[in-house]
Amino acid sequence: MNGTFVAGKRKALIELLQKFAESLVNYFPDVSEKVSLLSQKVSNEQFNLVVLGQFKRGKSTLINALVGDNILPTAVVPLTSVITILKGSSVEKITVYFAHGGWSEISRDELPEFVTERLNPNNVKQVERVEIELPANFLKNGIHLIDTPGVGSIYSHNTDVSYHFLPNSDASIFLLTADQPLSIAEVEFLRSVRAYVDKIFFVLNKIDMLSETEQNDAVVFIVDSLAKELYADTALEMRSRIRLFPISARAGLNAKLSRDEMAYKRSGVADLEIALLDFLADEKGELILQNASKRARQLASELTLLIELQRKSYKEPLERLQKKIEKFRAFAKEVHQQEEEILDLLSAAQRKIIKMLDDDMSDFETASQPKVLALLDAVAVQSKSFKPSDFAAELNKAIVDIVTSTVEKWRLDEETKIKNIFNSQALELLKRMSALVDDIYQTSADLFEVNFKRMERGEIFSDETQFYYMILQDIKPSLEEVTEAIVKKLPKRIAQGLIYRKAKETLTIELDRQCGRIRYDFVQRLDKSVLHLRQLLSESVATHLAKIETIISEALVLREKSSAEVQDKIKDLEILLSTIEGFDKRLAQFFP
Ligand SMILES: Nc1nc2c(ncn2[C@@H]2O[C@H](COP(=O)(O)OP(=O)(O)OP(=O)(O)O)[C@@H](O)[C@H]2O)c(=O)[nH]1
Ligand SMILES: [Mg+2]
Repeated sequence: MNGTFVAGKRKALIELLQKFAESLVNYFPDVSEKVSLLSQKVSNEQFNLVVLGQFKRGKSTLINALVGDNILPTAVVPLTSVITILKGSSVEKITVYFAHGGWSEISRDELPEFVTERLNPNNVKQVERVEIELPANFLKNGIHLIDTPGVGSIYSHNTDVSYHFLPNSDASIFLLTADQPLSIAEVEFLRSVRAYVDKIFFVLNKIDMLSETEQNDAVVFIVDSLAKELYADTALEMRSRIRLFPISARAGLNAKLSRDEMAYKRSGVADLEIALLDFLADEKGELILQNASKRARQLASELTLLIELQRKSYKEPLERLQKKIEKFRAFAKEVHQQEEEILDLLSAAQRKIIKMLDDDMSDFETASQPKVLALLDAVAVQSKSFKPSDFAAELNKAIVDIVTSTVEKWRLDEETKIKNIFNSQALELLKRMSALVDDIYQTSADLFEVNFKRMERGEIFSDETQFYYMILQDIKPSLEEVTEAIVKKLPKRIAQGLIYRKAKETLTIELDRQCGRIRYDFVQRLDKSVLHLRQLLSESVATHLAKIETIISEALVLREKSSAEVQDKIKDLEILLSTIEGFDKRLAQFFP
């Protein structure tokens, strides 16, 4: 499938949906609003394309090249320190979101003050993320291009931020550079990336630093190593399947800025850009359009039923109509009961996930105890010759490292587990609730003896079932208060013994504390996700039942008032019915 074709289709669908919404606005403002949201959804649907790699591989430069704008700060020292999300829009706007929940709009010149290690060291400004809205071609069609801090530098908090963001990636660009062969740290990071992201575009940057032969050697070496390291079992087969894009991001950026198309091609960034756009068009484009048109057709069929119901309510002998309404109300009660059952299932799922988390966490803590103590012991042995204050500092540092690395891997795994369970449960419940809504329409159609065209529902949009994302704060253990007192009064060996014992204690406490934090974080996110889903679930049934009630009682009121108006109304409804039918036919042409 090619990108331009999908883009054209997308534009046509957006327009059609907007017209459909306009035609309904006077009679059914709520449905009109839904159709209009659908059209917005198609134009906004996001796809997170995350740019990853070790520090200084040229991530920010590549993003600048793709959007053709030197907007992100780049430097020769480790720089990017917060997640920066670039989105398409017609006007430029930059917003900083803080960890405590506030936000503020800033200008382009102020950007470095928030996103760089130099001006915002250790993220003292507590920035959660920065969002840049930019009128750039590459960002059209809902692509979010995301810059991440480089991993593996001495600023370990930067590494954490990038690791934490992995679960939000739909696809990623992974940067390696020609001047440095694949490192162990890179392979390790890639393994984590692969656990989250199905599609990785491998890029070899800075090829301008090598001769052509050197470039070729580098490509062969890296593809070979990637195949071996990442796909041990199928390395041979993978070697021919891995595509590595050799580029010069810097040359690409310069070419884009000076609108030199040939130079842009030569930089290799053009080929990468085409591959990215094709992939995005294939993966997401069609599916989004298909879902939106299915949903719009479903709204059309629900609306048609409502109109038919109203028409019937104008014409049906009153006594028969009253009987039908009574039956409908009895049915509505049953529906509410079924709705309650579905909501109970949600609470049960929530309890089950928390129980699983607690069990997993306690298993993890028990299993890690001896391992972390052994690691600390090794550091203590190595640092035996240090004077007590250095010995304490060394152990202190080791505690942070040990706890962070031990906990982080487990946290990522557990997060995937929880996310998968939550998302699949959410999907299941949403499907059941949709089926219940379909039942409401079908049963009403049967009761009142009107036609109803039951439509296939579109897939549920991913953001309806998303497990929430939040940033976890760093850990800061401390041995310091004890050391001061001990160091001053005791001989070295005894002091070291005491420090070591205290360190073991601190290590256990920190492990437990960090687990507690993670539990708190997971539980909070789960609560938020459940709350959101509960709202989504309970809204649907109630609103649909209410709509049917309203439409019938409106007709009844008018019947008592004036028969001339009833005749006019029936004519209006018939016109509206044919309008809706017309839109439905055009929507059907999108995905016959
Ligand atoms: N020679 C050469 N240098 C490049 C190229 N791309 C980027 N650089 C330079 O590499 C350095 C790092 O680039 P950045 O874009 O800041 O790298 P980064 O990966 O975003 O770095 P962090 O944010 O610290 O992770 C800068 O000095 C860039 O000018 C390239 O294609 N060729
Ligand atoms: Mg950067």
